[in-house]
Amino acid sequence: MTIDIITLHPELLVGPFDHSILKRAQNMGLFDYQLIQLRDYGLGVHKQVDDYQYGGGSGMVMMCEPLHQCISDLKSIKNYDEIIFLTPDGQQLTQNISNQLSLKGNILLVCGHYKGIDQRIRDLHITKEISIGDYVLSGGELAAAVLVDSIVRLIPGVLSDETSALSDSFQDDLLAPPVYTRPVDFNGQKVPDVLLSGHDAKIAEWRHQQSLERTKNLRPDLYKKWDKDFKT
Ligand code: 6GU
Repeated sequence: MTIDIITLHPELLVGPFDHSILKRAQNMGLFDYQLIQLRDYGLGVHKQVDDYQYGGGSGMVMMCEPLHQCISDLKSIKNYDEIIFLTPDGQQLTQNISNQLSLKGNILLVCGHYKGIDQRIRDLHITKEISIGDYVLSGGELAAAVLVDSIVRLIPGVLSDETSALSDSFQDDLLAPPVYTRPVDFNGQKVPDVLLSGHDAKIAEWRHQQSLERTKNLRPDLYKKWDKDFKT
């Protein structure tokens, strides 16, 4: 899978992409990315990319021409399955969206700044608009990093133990159960006996019950949904 990202601040994305699982996915040849500096498509000697909004109001708007030229150049080289604009007024990101996007071949992300991008670019090029939550970030870059991380770890083969992505919180609309490692006794706090029992079925049942308890207490909204959709 490839993910290309149009941004005015590529430096914000280099760090997250060159470590940990994202780095591993690249080394394994399962993921590749490209950062495209929108400023290179700016207008005039000042490489202008934004302007005042029609109708008045504070904040600049990212102009049509640089974005259109940039996206068109990229489209002429590659077919994109999705062109996603990161924006606080987009559809809120869920595990389900990440699961679906992890099956795509090529994705293009557009990071906005200022008051956003000219609506005509959204109408012309954008196939999906995603927000990562109900709060405002200074730009789409950090949201793009979150989105890419959530997608790439799901690409088959990226995680060493493929089942571990399947047991993540949210993968079945429940929070993950608590986990323990050595020592068995930490200053009097003990690992639950069942985890030391070697009884796989009992352990699975305990984990499921813990997931239910945690979800019920911490995320009643998710629990209600689970109760309705999956009750077993
Ligand atoms: Cl995708 N962009 C910005 N600027 N702010 C956000 C966001 C995205 N998602 C939540 N807040």
